[in-house]
Amino acid sequence: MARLEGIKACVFDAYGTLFDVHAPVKRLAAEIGPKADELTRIWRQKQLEYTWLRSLMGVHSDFWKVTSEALEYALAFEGIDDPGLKDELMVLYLKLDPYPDVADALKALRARGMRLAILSNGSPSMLDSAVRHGGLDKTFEHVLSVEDVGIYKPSRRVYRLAMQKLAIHDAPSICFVSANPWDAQGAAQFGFQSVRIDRFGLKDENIPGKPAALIPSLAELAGLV
Ligand code: LAC
Repeated sequence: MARLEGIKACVFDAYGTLFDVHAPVKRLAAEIGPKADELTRIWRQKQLEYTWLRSLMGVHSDFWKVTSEALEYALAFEGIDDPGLKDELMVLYLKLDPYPDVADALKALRARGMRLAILSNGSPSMLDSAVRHGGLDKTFEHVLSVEDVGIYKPSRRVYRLAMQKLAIHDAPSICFVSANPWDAQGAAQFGFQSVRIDRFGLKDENIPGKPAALIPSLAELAGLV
């Protein structure tokens, strides 16, 4: 695969890219039973939809509230009335497991002197917790939250925040990495060189923005930049 030219920093999406958003329901799958798979899928889908809807409505709330409201929807959809379970799942959301390829991939990039950052919908405290739990607290130069701009991805204001904080003035010098197709495409449309990690076997969305590369896992990233 062709290398990406001129990359000065790699900026990572967090949820679904570095951290496994399905880990909380997987952890409690025995307790939840046969509805577990659908519950976690709907939870994630609603969480994303609510970020987009709130951004269009101009009514921002942070990702903790959005995640909680999405979980309430998903539990109600599945006919599960168990406030204790809801609280337990939310607590587990603060301690998501990193995907198995994350630690080595970031180490390889750091060894090459690459500047690294996170740019996520997550609130600062959620991100801080996930990064610490994953043992990644010394890895990133910046852990950036949309709370700085008060709107969610794929707003251009969010991607611009990474350029401002990294003091990088030409968008194509940033390699943006996401396993969420719409996020990889939003970043590409903004002007980043975008790499999609194929964690979920998904196709590109029929929206503007074309990632520069699609790779099976983060292990292939260091060879690209
Ligand atoms: C994030 C969402 C897209 O971390 O998963 O920004």
